[in-house]
Order: sequence, then structure tokens, then C-alpha cells
Amino acid sequence: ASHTSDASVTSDVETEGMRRALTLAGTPGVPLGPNPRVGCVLVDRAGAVIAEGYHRGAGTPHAEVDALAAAGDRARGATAVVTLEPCDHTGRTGPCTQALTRAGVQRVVYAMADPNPVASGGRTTLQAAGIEVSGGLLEQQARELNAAWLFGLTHGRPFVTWKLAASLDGRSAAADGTSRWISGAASRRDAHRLRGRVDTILVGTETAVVDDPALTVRDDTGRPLEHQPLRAVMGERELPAGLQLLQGAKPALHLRTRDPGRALAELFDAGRRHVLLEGGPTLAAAFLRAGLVDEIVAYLAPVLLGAGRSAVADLGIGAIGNALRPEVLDATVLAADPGEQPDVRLIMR
Ligand code: AOF
Ligand code: ZN
Repeated sequence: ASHTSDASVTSDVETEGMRRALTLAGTPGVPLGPNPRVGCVLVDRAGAVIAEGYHRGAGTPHAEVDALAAAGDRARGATAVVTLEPCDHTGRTGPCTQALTRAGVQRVVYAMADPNPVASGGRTTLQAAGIEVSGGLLEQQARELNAAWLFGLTHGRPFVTWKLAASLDGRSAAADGTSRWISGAASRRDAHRLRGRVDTILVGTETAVVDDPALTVRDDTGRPLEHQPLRAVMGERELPAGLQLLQGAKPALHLRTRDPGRALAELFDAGRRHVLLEGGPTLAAAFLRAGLVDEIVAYLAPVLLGAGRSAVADLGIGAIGNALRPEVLDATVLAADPGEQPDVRLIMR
């Protein structure tokens, strides 16, 4: 767009900056812990990007401080574009309002107000320090990015996404237990991107023992992510020490309960805000029966198995009138890789 006034030129730059800040905030695998996803871009008066920053998880510097550290003296007179209203409290780190003021930042643009009562108040404090403040830029995107964190503030438990990959007839494995592969490579890459957006991957003891999955997250090129979500196994059954889930620097957490509510409470206390249910049918059924599935991501493949393991165990639904009918938010045909057929992805709430 061509603009004549300085104000509108600045506003284009700020919108671009906010897009970038949202991307930074959404870096796959972060944050690990109870904090929101936050990104920050510092731009100078000519509209050039001075520095970028993002938050990497509880106890690490906030996005604003991360960006200010990268900018050094060049932050003087700059505009800070942040996805969340800067905090005004001393928690695990100091208040960002102070850091921004001390660095000589002149203007702050944020996407969403801070809903966390202990940290809010940044807008007023910055204004009192003579800094120009503007809120609400790309607010909806910022809220979407932090949907699980926002959910946790109001519900006091993690947001739960159930992921399933199934054949046309709802099977997640053939009669002999083999399941590689029902869904195509495109679905599997998409599922890894989904794993990169949660902080916990949860399976039942049955799946842990029978499938022996690693549940690590890889990017589109197949490389493991630097920030891996927590892996957790739920159920009373003992786990053999040789399982893949129990290897590595951070072995899986074993929740010795069969009660979904109790497992979620334990995970919430451990700072978890978004749990991905990855299997198997008993675990999925337990969460569905308890009303503790908030979102379903289903990959449906053009494959027929007839017999085999059902994607979900008995839900106690006897009649069609009692069927669960989640609302479809999105239905996408995932473009197939060469030599493969397309799958359909349904996102439901
Ligand atoms: C973050 N990262 O980049 C910003 C946050 O856990 P604390 O003490 O570090 O404080 C977390 C609160 O700080 C968080 O709930 C939010 O209200 C505010 N801003 N938090 O983790 C950030 N800017
Ligand atoms: Zn802060």
C-alpha cells in the first residue's frame, strides 16, 4: 500500500511486525510450562526491525526482555510490538514495563490485554511513564495462539485435544495389530505440527506397552524439535523399563491413575496447559465419557479394514439419539504425496 502520512506508514510496519511477533511466539514446542506464548519485535522510527525476541518457557526471560537484550542501546526511541500487553509484576522475572521504560522505548503496540490478574496493569504504567501505548492489533490471532493458556486461566485444567488417525471404518489398527500406515505421509507431518503446538502428549499404558511409541516431535524435514513436549503415560499397569518412552534425557511421566480428571489435575499442577491424547481406544473413551475432550483432530484415510482395533472403545451409547456430534470447525483434504491417496482432516469441538 502507498501512504502519504507517517502515521499510516508506521501502522503498516507495526502490522508486519505483529505478524512476525506472532510467528516468533508460535515457535513449535514452546513454551514448556504454564506461561503464555509471547513474541516481540522492536522497530525503529524508519520502520526497520532492530531486534526480535520470544518467550521460551516459565522462568526464562519474557519476550520483551529477550528482544531488548538483542537490541542493546539501539532500543532507545524504538517501538516495541508485542503479542501480549507487557507485564507489570515481579514474578519469576522482573516487570517488562520497567525494562521497556529503562531502555528508552517510545511506543508500545500490543495485540491482547493481559488477562492474568497478577501481571496486568502494564498499559497504565507505561502511559504514566510517558510511553505511547496502543492495544488490539491482530488481537484475534494472539488469542487463538494462546487459546490453551486462556482456557487454563478460566477452567483450571489443561485444554485437551484428542488426535486420531483412522480408516474409513474407524479402525486404528488391523486385526493383527499392525498400523503402519493407515494415514498418509502428509497426515503424519501434519500430526507432528500438531504435537509441536501442545506441551504434553498423553497415551495409555496399553498403547505404551503394545505400540512402544517414541512420541518425539519432528519437523517437516524429519529432524527432532529442539523443544519437545512432555510425554506422559496414564494407567495403573507397570511399565517395562525397556520402553522407548522411558529412554532419553526426559523419560515419560507415569500417571498412576485411570481417572481422566485426576490425571489432568496432576498435569495442570505440573504446569501443563495443552494435552494431546494420542491413544489408544480405552484412553480416548475414558476422556470422552468424562466430557474432558475439548477438541478432536481426526485424520481419516481411504482405507478399509473391517476387523481391527477401533479408534475408540465403547462410549456407552446405545441409540443413535445419544450419539456424540461434535461441531466441525474445519474439514480439509490433505494433499497426498506422490504415489499416495489423500486423507481428510476434520477439526471438531
Ligand atoms: C511470559 N512471557 O513474554 C510475557 C509474559 O511466570 P512469570 O512470573 O514469568 O510471569 C508470567 C506472566 O507474565 C504471564 O502470565 C503473563 O501475564 C505475563 N507476561 N509472560 O511468560 C512473556 N510477556
Ligand atoms: Zn513481562
